[in-house]
Amino acid sequence: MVKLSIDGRETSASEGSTILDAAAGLGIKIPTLCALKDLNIIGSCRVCLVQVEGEEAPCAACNTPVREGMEVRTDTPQVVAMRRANVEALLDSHRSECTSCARVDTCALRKLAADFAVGESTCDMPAKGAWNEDFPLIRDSSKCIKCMRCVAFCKKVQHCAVWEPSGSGTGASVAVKDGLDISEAGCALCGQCITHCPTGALTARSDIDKVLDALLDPEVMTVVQVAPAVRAAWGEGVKLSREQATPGRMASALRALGFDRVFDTDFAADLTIMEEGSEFLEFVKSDKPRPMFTSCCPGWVRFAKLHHPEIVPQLSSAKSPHQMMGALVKNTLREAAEAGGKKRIFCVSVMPCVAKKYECDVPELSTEGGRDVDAVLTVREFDRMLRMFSVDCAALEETDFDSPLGLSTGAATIFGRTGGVMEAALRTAVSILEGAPASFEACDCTAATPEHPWMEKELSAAGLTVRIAVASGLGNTEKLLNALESGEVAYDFVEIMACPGGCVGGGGQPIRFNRELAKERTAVLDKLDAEDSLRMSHDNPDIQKLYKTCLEKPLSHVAHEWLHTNQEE
Ligand code: HC1
Ligand code: SF4
Repeated sequence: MVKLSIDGRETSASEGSTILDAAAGLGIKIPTLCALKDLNIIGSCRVCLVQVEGEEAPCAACNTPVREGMEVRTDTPQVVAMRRANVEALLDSHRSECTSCARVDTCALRKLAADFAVGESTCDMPAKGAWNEDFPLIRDSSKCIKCMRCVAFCKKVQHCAVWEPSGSGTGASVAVKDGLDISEAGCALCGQCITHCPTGALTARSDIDKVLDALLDPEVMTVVQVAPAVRAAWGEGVKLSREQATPGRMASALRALGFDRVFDTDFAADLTIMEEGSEFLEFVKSDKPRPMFTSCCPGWVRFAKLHHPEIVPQLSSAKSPHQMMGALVKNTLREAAEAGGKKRIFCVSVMPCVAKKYECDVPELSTEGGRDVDAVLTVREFDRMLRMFSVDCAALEETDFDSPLGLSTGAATIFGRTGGVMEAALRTAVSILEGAPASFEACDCTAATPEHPWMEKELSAAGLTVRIAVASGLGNTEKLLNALESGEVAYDFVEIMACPGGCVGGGGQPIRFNRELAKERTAVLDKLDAEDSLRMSHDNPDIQKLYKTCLEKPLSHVAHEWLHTNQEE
């Protein structure tokens, strides 16, 4: 351990740790902007300046290692004045259009400018750069403060390396690699660079206008569905506590926006288990190459298609739950819509995800004759609409989702966190194979350790042994794929989620700068699952009814037509 003093207080910190770490240990807050622990400690923003006794120039606390006997001051007027000058310089290089910026409430630069009482810039604002505005990921270079967080996160955590530093000195910036258009650059659309950007330089394309147009059109029946992980996070953007932000209040909030029908993607997650589980039981008896991969995460599917096309034939043919729900809505509600005088159905998905905006546009993922889903809103857009409509969320009574596409089980709820799809599939597969309810503990898939990039387990039922693995985050996924390719490991069924922690940590979730919320949100989903009276997808009575009245059985002809796709197209 290294002994040092900060602001006159003695402390000790581990060898190799930084002044920022040591100060945090004492509860001393130093402002930061570019620092991202273990990923981006380049000290470029100079907002965390501190003065070390005996040294002429101040240094960045985030990338200066502690030294024995060091005396550090974080609180002198000189230090604060230098930080303030640096915030001012950052603001000068930033196009401050706060009133129309999607990040107005969560911009870390705006907060620093307010804290340091930095007024409006007197410099000319940088001009907006050209961008492909149809792509779901939008970059506004004039708001980029060159912190390099996007470069680091995309490369080191998500293994996509879409961004690269460009230029030098005052012309330093960030650009899409090799001067490519973003649509050609291997971006999986996980949205993680958006949630780790301190300003509005990176955002998701807004589809609010499309949804408002549909809500205003008297000839349109508007249907909305909401993903499993949304219930764990939607309250964050409308200032509800975790206790207040219940699924029932969320259903009422969606009704308050004027949607004609409010359904739950969880219902379709139960349906996915029936379809994908049946596909897997056929797969294990076949001699097809191992493993079969889940296909419900579009960030992962896009990553596989762009970076590992050789494994695409091993993706499950099941569409993702929200696309399944869209197909059900479009195919089963037509008569009800016409009876109500509506000419069209417009299906909206509220998702914690940016890649879903791309997924719903892929023609081969839609049922013949039309789109399954017409628009995807991120949770941030959903919360924005609630504020736009002045919905007093805390005062809303709780209501149920509409029937019959609204009832779901705890197995569907945990789809929203890493390991949840696998766990839900195992609960049903083991129960069906053994003819008795599976043990929840035996199916638990949450045992990933920080030392191992993925979790694995072997499970036996009715004489069948299955080796499974679960990974989240595309860097971890890359490691797992490499181990599979080299023969170091072998599995039968693998769940992948593109975002660290799964959809709870999705790129479309509310942003709290420098706070990773995936764990907290996971606890919300696990609690909802534990408290649910139905915890296995095949026990969902409305799913059973759907098969009796409409789909016949899993993998039937009609199920194939509506709920499956050819991933290789
Ligand atoms: Fe997900 Fe899924 S769980 S992909 O993570 O399979 O986005 O929540 O909606 O479709 O159900 C996201 C979440 C979501 C789908 C489901
Ligand atoms: Fe990289 Fe994901 Fe951002 Fe695409 S969305 S640039 S893959 S971090």
